[in-house]
This record gives sequence, structure tokens and C-alpha cells, in this order.
Amino acid sequence: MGFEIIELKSFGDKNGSLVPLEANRNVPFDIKRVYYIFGTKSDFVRGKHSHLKLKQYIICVSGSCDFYLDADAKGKKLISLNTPLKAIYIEGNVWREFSNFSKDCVILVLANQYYDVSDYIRNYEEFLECRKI
Ligand code: T46
Repeated sequence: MGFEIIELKSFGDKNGSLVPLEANRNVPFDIKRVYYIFGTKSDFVRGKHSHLKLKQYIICVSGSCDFYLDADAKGKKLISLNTPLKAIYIEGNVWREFSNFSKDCVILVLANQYYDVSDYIRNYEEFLECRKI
């Protein structure tokens, strides 16, 4: 349970770059769901939840944004995403908020589970309680 920053290997040259993402190779789970987020207003705050079991790879493939992650109920850590060569790997119960979206921000998310509303904790106090157990 927690999160880590993964540096992604890219292939290419001055003419362009390509980053492959492969289940159980450089992405450490079976990929069941892919979605992307774009067109978010700069000052809007997305997220404000944690997941009980979900594993995710989060990549800002265009532009930039800021993630605030709390993995241990000791405070939110800022991770700025501004390159398609960096992924945040999140496993399990980590509170996330993200904001400060550039106009061209596109966030790609790979997940190991289908969308399941029962996997969400949407109340920060409840998240803190869960982390104490
Ligand atoms: C996360 C961050 C990075 C679906 O119908 N299917 C889906 O797979 C998802 C993720 C969302 N939705 C619907 C549910 C809401 O009506 O799309 C709407 C927006 O979802 P939400 O408010 O949960 O979006 P974010 O950006 O706050 O959070 C999402 C993920 O939910 C979350 O798991 O880690 O992206």
C-alpha cells in the first residue's frame, strides 16, 4: 500500500518519442481499465478520495498538474507531473487530490479493476480512520 514514482523508458530520437506500457512488464498488474482526463479547469480540484484496493498508473501525457497524495495519514505530499516520462504508481488506500491543470493537461490512467463505486472512500476523516486500523 502506498505510492512510488516510476521513470518510464522512451524510444525515439529528435523526430519523436514512444513509451510502451505493458501489463505485468513495466506496468505491475493486469490492465482492466484505461481512462484519460482532459479539459479540466485550472483551479478545479479533482480526486478527493482514496481507494480500498485499486492499483493505478497515472501519467500526465500532455501538459502539467499537481497531485497531493497521502499514503500514511501523516500529511499530503506534492507530486508535480509535467512529463510523459514519469508515472505515479498507486496501490491501495492512498488519498489523492489533483489540481493546477495546464490548458493542455491530459492525464492517462491505467487501472487493475473495472470502475467500482464501492471501492471509493470519499471522506478524508473516514480515510484517516481506515489508516489507523
Ligand atoms: C482517480 C483519479 C486519478 C466512470 O464512469 N468510469 C470510470 O472509470 C471513472 C474513473 C469515472 N467514471 C465517472 C464517474 C463520475 O461521474 O466519471 C465521472 C468523474 O469521475 P471522478 O469524479 O471519480 O473523477 P476524478 O478525476 O475525481 O478521479 C478519477 C478516478 O475516479 C480516480 O480513481 O484516482 O481519476
